[in-house]
Amino acid sequence: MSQVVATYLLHDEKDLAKKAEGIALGLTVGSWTDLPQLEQEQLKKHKGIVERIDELDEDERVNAYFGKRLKRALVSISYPSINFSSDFPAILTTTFGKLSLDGTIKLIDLTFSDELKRQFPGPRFGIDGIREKLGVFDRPLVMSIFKAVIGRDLHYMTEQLKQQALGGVDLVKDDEILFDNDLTPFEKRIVAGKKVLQDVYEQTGQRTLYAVNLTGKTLELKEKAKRAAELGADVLLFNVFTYGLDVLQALREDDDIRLPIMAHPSFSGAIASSHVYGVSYALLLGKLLRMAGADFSLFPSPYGSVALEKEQTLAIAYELTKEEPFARTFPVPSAGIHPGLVPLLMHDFGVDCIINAGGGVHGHPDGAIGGGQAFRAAVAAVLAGRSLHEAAEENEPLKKAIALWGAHEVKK
Ligand code: 1AE
Repeated sequence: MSQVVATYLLHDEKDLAKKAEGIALGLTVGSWTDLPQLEQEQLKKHKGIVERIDELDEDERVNAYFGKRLKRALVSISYPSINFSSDFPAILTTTFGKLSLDGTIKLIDLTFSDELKRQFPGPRFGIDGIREKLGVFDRPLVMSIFKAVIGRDLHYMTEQLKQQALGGVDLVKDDEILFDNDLTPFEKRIVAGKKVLQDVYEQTGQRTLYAVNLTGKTLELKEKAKRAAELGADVLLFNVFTYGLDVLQALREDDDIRLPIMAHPSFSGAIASSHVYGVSYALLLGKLLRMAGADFSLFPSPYGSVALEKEQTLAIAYELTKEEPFARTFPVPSAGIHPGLVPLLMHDFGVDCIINAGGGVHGHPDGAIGGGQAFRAAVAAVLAGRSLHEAAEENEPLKKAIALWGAHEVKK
């Protein structure tokens, strides 16, 4: 049967089985036992069903947060597809619409039947398509981020872009807080960026893609994205959680756009950071972004300035890359990353990830060129099975980076 199964973490003082049954009914047919037999028969195919209840130990953090002792359980409820249209707004409203307001329930996972999965596009390019564009197949990619470009003109931006590309990074993304503005308008950024990157390619053979921030009002986005495609943009950066997953999906599905989409996690912390309510990071930044069509998913790594728990980051990456009828989405562990963290990141996320840094590139003593070179040297060292200290003896930019930020080797 076509359905979605939602798994929730429930907290309550009272009977959790009763609460689960109340959710299954409340989000589908409403009251049940009071209905005459005939109506029960007619409505049966619409009824939510409690599939499983796994009781958990109490969590002292949760008890302290609420100031009382609460029981906990993981509860799975199936919702028949006949109740909703095959789109994220309908599915999320069914499984966690009004229910999200409860404040003591966390949506951990959604499991989609194969029939329902077929209604979603997944990434247009995915890991393999992005690697094809760059001609890089055997190492993690390195990405850097424009920094301090608000209030700066196009000349400043293109010079910053050139420095980053000369450092050997594979991608450069706009800062997510750079919106359309008079000094560096969207279309001019694309055209000027393209020229600079082509020049660097002709000089050095280094191919770098530029992810331009697609911003503005929702109903204007498609036209803007189409224009970006016409102008030859490489990648669209997109603040998906301030717009919605369905907007991402609409951009992905439009054949006049056909550009890779890089999903930025801004605003997702408002939805996912609580252990008690909201949506799990693995579902939001992993499974749902991939189904909606993101080619890249950025998320805080376990190590930098803004960090997620390691299990959460591994769960995100697993959802982005596990066997599914969708292309794989690139995991992009980010935030406060410097070259000394590369061994840990490659240990956790393997070769199919993107190492992304802003401050860790621009803050290098030799500027963005040195920063990019240090990252590339760190990646090469790990692939060769060498320690960063050993590799730094032959690589000045890496030596300077680890003198500044330190080196974190994987403990055997
Ligand atoms: C999780 C997103 C990271 C991001 O977009 C960003 O700008 C990071 O900057 P740094 O590397 O922390 O300076």
